[in-house]
Amino acid sequence: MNQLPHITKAFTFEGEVVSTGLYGNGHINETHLVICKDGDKERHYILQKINKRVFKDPAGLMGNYALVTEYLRAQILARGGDALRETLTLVKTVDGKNFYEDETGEFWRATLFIVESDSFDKVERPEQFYQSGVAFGNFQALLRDFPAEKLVETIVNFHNTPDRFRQFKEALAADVKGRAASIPEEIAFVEAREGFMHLFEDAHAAGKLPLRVTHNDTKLNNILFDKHTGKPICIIDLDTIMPGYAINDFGDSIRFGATTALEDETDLTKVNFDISLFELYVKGFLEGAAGGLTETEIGFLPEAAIMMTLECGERFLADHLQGDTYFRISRENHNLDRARNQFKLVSDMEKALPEMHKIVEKYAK
Ligand code: ADP
Ligand code: GN1
Ligand code: MG
Repeated sequence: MNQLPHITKAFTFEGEVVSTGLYGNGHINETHLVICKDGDKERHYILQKINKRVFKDPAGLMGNYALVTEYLRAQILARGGDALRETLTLVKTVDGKNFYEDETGEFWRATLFIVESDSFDKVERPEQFYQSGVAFGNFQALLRDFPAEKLVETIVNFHNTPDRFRQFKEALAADVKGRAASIPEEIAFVEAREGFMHLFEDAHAAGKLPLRVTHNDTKLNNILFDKHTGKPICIIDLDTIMPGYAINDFGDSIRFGATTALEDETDLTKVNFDISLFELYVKGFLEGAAGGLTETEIGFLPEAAIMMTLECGERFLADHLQGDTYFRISRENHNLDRARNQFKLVSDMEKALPEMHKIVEKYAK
């Protein structure tokens, strides 16, 4: 059944909409699968309501989205690829725009659904993680010459870890739900690492860490894999493409993928950093980036894994303190569970740091 007729009629979908339904496991946007019948052909689309609390400038965001997808399309075509599968394709509205603003002020966009594809919340085969490293490394390489000044910053200070700490302290001071008293250990865990959080900002200020055009949300379920070959086809979730540090794209993938459990597993005995997956991703990412990283960037890869995992855990914890207004939850204390899970990984990585450096050195040669 088409539960969103007032929205779907605004887009140039081909055929008649026969059903719409919620889709995927993203924490931010509201994602729907739209199925249309066009004669005997079935056409699938993704329709998303952009989360306005998270993205304050949806029109600016959609400007980025259109620029980046057009840029990627040209690059993919130039190398003889299939642009309809290897990047997202926006479906225009009936009045020729890239997004639709409904009568309540909500923003919607639609893209072609990439058929015969899967996304994963957990690594299913080690080879898959290696391939995702190649794909994200290559994605950065593809965007190396993209004119960064054309992009709006869709979330200001998105991976500015010291600023995330400041926001965490604000949430803690406000303690609007009265939850702080019950989580002293988690709060102490974050506070003990405040010094470390400055590492990249300091290196950048000293001219040692360049800003590049980065994806900024490189978790495994933001890649679509071909159902038949198992190979990555398309990088999705382009909402946070903006200037950032290349190493954070690496780190965020490790955070989500180089673990033995899902991001919200509550049994922490099952949550372990998997250094063999780390190694596979290092190999893939460096191959995909094809020599595009500086020595300093490569040297920071292990710290980036810790930084992104710590920052994400801290963001989950801040959201728990704030009353779960940012990340979508589906149970009580969901964000607290996610934070504990991330902190367990941080502890594991801190212990494994010398070994992680050795691995990076091996592949950097
Ligand atoms: P969020 O920002 O909420 O994470 P995403 O853009 O990542 O939203 O979409 C959520 C999920 O929907 C993805 O993990 C993926 O499984 C699926 N998805 C999104 N876009 C497409 C597409 N064009 N084709 C197929 N699946 C898609
Ligand atoms: C969010 O949008 P999604 O679900 O792919 C978040 C990321 C977090 C991630 C944690 C815009 O990603 O920063 O790392 O959840 N995206 C935004 O799973 O905040
Ligand atoms: Mg996503």
